Amino acid sequence: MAHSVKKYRGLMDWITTVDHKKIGILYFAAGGLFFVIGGIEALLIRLQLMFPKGTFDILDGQTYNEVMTMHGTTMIFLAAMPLVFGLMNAVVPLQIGARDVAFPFLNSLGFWTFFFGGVLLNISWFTGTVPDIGWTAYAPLSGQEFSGTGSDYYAIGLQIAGIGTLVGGINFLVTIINMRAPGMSFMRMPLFTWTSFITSGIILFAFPALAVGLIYISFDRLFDANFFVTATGGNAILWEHIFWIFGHPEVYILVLPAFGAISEILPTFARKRLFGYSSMVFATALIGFLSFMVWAHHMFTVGMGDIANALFGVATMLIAIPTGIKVFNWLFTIWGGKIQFTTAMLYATSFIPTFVMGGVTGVMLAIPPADFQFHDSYFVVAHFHYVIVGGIVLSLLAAAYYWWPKMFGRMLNETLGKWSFWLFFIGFHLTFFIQHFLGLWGMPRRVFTYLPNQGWDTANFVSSIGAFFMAAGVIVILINAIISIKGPKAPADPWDGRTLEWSIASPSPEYNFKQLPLVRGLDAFWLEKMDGKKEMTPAEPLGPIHMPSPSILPFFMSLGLFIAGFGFMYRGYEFESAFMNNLFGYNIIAIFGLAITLVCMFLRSVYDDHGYHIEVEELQKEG
Ligand code: HEM
Ligand SMILES: [Cu+2]
Repeated sequence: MAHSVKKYRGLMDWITTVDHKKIGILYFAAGGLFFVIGGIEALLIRLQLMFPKGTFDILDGQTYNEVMTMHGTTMIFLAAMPLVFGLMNAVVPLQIGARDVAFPFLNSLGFWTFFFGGVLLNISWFTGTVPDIGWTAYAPLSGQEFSGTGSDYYAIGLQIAGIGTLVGGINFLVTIINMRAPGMSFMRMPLFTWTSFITSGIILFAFPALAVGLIYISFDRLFDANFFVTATGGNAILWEHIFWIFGHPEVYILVLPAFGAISEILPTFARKRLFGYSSMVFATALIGFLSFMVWAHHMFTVGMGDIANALFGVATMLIAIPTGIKVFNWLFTIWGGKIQFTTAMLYATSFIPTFVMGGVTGVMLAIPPADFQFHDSYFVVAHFHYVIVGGIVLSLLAAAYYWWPKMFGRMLNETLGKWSFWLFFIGFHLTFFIQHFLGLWGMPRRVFTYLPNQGWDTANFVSSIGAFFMAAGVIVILINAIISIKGPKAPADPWDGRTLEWSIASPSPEYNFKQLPLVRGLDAFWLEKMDGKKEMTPAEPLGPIHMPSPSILPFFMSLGLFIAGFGFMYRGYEFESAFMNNLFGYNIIAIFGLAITLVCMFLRSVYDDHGYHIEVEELQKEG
């Protein structure tokens, strides 16, 4: 029965891994890198807007449009999303008592397509044709008539990265449905797993819309189609509908796992179980459903008419109800608790008021006549940074400090942690609170400069100072992560946690659970501990464990798409050399790339891969 498998080391191990824990770390590393890139772009924006026109102009209009577009696109698609997926990979299989995800190969493919899509998008900085159309890529601006190859980098880069998200979502849906340990019924699953489940469901319905929309843009640009070209019967507003049918659920794809992390951290450090578990689960499902009902609140000013505006306005306000249920349940969870303010708990508790501030301005924006004033002003920029940075990023940082010991087997430094928190938190409110007023005072978004003495000078200066505080906070986080490599080793259960991931070693062994655990209720590990046990009761005898084998194919499949994407976007480009014109003009590069991908898919389908077994003797040797 024993099948031996080639064990890779070093870089090859990371390139071929299908282990969800390692893929989680890869997502953290790549998402972290893109967060830093998006952060540098944000600092450039704030430096440019720190002083009015003529004082300290570092970016011209074109470059500003590029930096602003790449900031928004990178932060949403290449930073926030992968960080969320990193957490889901690191935590969900452990929380449900599984040895692996349902589709390890697909999981690896999900990472590499995201990564190569992100690299392709950012290569545009070196080829000098950077997307400059805003992260929303509205037509006809994103069409051939008004923008250059940068828009192809946007459309094709996100298309490839989007494949990663879609297969990742499918993988987690099936994992959570099929891989739960004995006794882990749905209503015994931890909230982080529930929110990851709903998020994966939203991905299944939202990302195909984006994929179709991006195909339309690419066809309009590369094959002279007319989907969004009004002059020839297309419809530019159609893109806005398609983009936001994806775009609004997208923000819930990001925030729901963040909510889930908060629902794990608060009970642990308040030493009280989560208040209102069932209502939390139903609120999550309701938010998931409603998130598809509100997209046109981004389009109140395009002229849809009062009835449509009113309907979308009311639907948007409805989301405040299940979100409110969550907020009160979090407050009742910590109410009367024995609170331990670790760094994770500081970030988690600061999330609640900050996110509520973002939510409240969201309800203001949902009123169509009021939005006619707010639309495309800095009030909107402030609102979505309060929900995205104040909501998602603060929770992701809380989650990183909470699950870091389990992921890396090392403890982060709490003093540095608390420094990072105060610098980031104060910086955040300094940057974005004042922007609400800039918007009310009439400052539009997406302007690269402004004239002096319009009442915006001091506010912009303060906002930029805030951004540097945030940067300092991020630098302290990075230092903390680096020094933790040699930091104190982490015990299995550093926080006296409640869920299954704390019942196994830190970092968890390749096979996660030597014997699958028997789950007897919600907060499965806490229940065992309350019975005086140190470990989970096993649900099966010790036996050989089957593991999937590593593979290089996902890496090459994604590399093939990267090459093909590059080939397609330059097919109409006028190069100086005839050789280059032939190479790209006859789609040779594009076909070469697709051939690599197709050959890998063929190999994957014909090569019979049985994986391998870890034998009982080996497990017993580990003690
Ligand atoms: C970390 C500190 C950050 C700062 C200082 C910052 C600053 C800004 C500013 C000033 C703008 C407005 C640019 C304009 O309208 O001209 C902007 C736009 C934007 N930001 Fe951020 N941001 C930060 C983090 C983030 C994060 C974490 C995300 C998402 C995960 C994000 C997503 C966006 C998006 C989507 C836009 C709209 C871009 C567009 O108009 O096309 N930002 N940011
Ligand atoms: Cu929305």
